[in-house]
Amino acid sequence: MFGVYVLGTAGCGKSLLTHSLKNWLTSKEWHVITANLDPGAESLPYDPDVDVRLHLDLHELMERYQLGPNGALVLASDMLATKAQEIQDEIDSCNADIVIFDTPGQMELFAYRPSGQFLASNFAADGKAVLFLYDAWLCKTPENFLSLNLLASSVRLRFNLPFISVLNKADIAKEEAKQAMKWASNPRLLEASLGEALKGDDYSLYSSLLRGLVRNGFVHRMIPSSAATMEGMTAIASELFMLFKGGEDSEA
Ligand SMILES: Nc1nc2c(ncn2[C@@H]2O[C@H](COP(=O)(O)OP(=O)(O)OP(=O)(O)O)[C@@H](O)[C@H]2O)c(=O)[nH]1
Ligand SMILES: [Mg+2]
Repeated sequence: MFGVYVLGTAGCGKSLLTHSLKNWLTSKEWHVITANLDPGAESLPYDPDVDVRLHLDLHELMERYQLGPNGALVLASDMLATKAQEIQDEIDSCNADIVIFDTPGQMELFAYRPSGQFLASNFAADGKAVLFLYDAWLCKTPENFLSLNLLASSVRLRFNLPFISVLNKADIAKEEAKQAMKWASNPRLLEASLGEALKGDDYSLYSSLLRGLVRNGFVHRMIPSSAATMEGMTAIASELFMLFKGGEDSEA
């Protein structure tokens, strides 16, 4: 069994992509299940096979510990680690080929609190990968694009798993997606765009951050996708299978 963790900023399309990727893989005869790791998810575009909301009830935590919604969400996220074995058992009992983990809207709850990493590193699977979603809407300026790249790089460092960058919402942010694809494949162009947009100290900081990322292989190509139209699902799946077959780290 293989595990795929879908991460990205709030609203970037994690849940819809979880749904679309599952449908695509299922149509190719793979046995795929979905696991919702967002205790605060109000509604999901798919019916999760494993659902953390059944283990952690936000309203009950709010009442029991006299917390507001954010405090309860943080507590629930931290308690996720205590449910790791139950989640593993539920997933194992499905006998699936692939499990896709949809992660919380507030990315920091999973990426930057210890329980997310604990869950990902302790989950027993034949292979694991992170799908990091860039929201194409947020790639309007070179500074925004670089900021997202920094975020992706920090997630990649924290999880230390094979990592695939996906540029989602390419269907509704066509121009932004086209530009971001160019920046991702040509860091010199990105530096030139930063030079046009910024001056003085701002430019120095952004360009030295960019150079550091490039030098260490943290600016890399992305797969354009649309969780709404299914664009890019073939490319994402083939990248995942390459990783899982080869067992090697990807710079995709
Ligand atoms: N057109 C288009 N809409 C998308 C795409 N991906 C997601 N959406 C829409 O964007 C909104 C947010 O999508 P979600 O899948 O809920 O995003 P999310 O990252 O799971 O959101 P949170 O869990 O709240 O952070 C929904 O209205 C989706 O229908 C896409 O590729 N194209
Ligand atoms: Mg979601």
